[in-house]
Amino acid sequence: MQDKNNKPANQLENAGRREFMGKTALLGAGAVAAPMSAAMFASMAKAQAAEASNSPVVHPGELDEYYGFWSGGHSGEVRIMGLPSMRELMRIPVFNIDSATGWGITNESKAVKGESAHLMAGDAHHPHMSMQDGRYDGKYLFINDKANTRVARIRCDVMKTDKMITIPNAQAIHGLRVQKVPYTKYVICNGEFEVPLNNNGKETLEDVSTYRSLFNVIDAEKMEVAFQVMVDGNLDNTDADYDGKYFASTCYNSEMGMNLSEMITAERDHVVIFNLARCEAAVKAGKFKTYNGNKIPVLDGRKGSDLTRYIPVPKSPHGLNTSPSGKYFVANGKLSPTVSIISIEKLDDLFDDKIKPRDAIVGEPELGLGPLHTAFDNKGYAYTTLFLDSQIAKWNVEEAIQAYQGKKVNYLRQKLDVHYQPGHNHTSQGETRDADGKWLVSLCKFSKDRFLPVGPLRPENDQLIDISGDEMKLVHDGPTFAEPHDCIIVHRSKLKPKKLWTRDDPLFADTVAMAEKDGVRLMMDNKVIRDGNKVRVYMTSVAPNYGMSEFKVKLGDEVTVVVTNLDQVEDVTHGFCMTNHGVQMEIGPQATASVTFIADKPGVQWYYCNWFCHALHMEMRGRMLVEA
Ligand code: CUK
Ligand code: CUA
Repeated sequence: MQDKNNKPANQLENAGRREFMGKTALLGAGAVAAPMSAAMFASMAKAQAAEASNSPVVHPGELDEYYGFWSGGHSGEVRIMGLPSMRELMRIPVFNIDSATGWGITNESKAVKGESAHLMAGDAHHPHMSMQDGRYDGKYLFINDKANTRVARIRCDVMKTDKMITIPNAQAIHGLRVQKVPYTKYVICNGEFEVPLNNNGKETLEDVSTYRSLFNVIDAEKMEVAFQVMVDGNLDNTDADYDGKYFASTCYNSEMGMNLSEMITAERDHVVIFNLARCEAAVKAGKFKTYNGNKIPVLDGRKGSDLTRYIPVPKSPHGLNTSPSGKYFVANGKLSPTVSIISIEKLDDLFDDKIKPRDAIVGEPELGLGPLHTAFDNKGYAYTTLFLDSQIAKWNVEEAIQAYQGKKVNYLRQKLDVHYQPGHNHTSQGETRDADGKWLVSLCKFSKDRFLPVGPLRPENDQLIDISGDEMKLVHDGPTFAEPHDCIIVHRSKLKPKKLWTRDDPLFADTVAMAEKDGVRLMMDNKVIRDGNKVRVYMTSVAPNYGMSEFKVKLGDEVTVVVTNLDQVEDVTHGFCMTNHGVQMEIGPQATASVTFIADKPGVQWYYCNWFCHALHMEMRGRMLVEA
């Protein structure tokens, strides 16, 4: 809570509080006729002051004002944070395998992972929530897996991954956002790496002119690719407008270089603008091709197409962010010290060929070295991470536009040191119409000297910055494990997570159907069903007991254990671990979960509950008797 360049957080808070109390006292003296008791006055002033000072202090037992959803980078997961406390509240395993919850081990999670259930790794970058009319609707969170070209969906009522797809034709899904308006019909994401369209190894491998990157438009409800758009150059980050008309993506490799020096030769790369209505019409009219033996419509959005426009911007741009005013796309220059402001209002004219691509640029402020991502508040300010300078630049958007028109204005307000090398940053609700200008998080890639040394591998540093005043103030250093790329900050009023599972949850519907077929009533029965060398063991759990304290199988049987947690008590999660078999899982209150393994060890094999549930949790165990 303390920084070299800033006062400790509690001092900041106290300073704000004193100031506020001083003003309130003056106001009170003039405006309030009836005398107020000193105690009444003090407690009122204190409550107001805590709010007004945007205090980062969340006392024990108090709840945070915001949920943060953090990507876990190459950990493959999503993390739920509380803000402003920066406490990690939960992890949601997505593309990774998770020992605690059994994600990737249970039958239910393998069914969600589908064709990629065998993959152990992932690289999760961009978590973004579904929206209604440009505001979070609290329903889904979507996230990409750059490593394995996947997109997953998390259900925010239970905070579990419920869908996962591998995107055909493309390679390495990177930038991902959602359609904001009128609602999230589509999730949009970029195939970053260029590959031959029919990437089957039979056609040319070396002829780079046949390589393409694809822009992917996914039906958010069905979680199927609706269509893809091939482009010139590659694709990096993306965002949507607030009109439901346009998507924009950065391209850092317009050169189609295959090595570093080739990729960074051009002074300008570009932003591709996608026209949604025209793309949908082209799909309807059948103006597409298909590749790799699948049915996904692939539209041709290369230069000259009426589906896209290419706006040249300097140089190898990275982040692409829409201002919450809905007026601008901002492309972050990376190798250029500038960001490029694209006027969304001008895009109609651009698509009607009334203006040239560069005419859509209304500002190109110089901010510092290595601009990667930009976030926004509700007062017209933008906050851009400067990777190379290890700073965040606060700048005024309209003034940057005036400067571009030749007026002498200083659009730069402040540069704040962050520690160190920031990638993404994010403001509270800043990618929605509800941007509130209270908090900014800077996801710093390096922490160097900020924490106790923990060996050659260091944590990253997620820093919390108070942006409610004129000046940005650093209030918290938060070490995190590899590697949050991006995050969103959602007001708690937007989310209503369930406290217990409901029995009709689709996440375990297949298991319920299997039990029905076996004539097992999951909420009552404890039963072993033998089906050749397949054995299904159905048991209940109520703290501190499994419904079955022993069952018998034969060596080599394929055993499926199905546990239904009858506890209706909040927070009483049970586990199931079969000792020496590498399987364990979580069974939440009122949930059913199952796991399948081979009984490949003879003799007595104990199973036990590994989620601490009761004073007699240690006694919550039973025996699998394996006959040789
Ligand atoms: S990317 Cu990692 S810092 Cu994947 Cu959004 Cu920019
Ligand atoms: Cu059930 Cu521990």
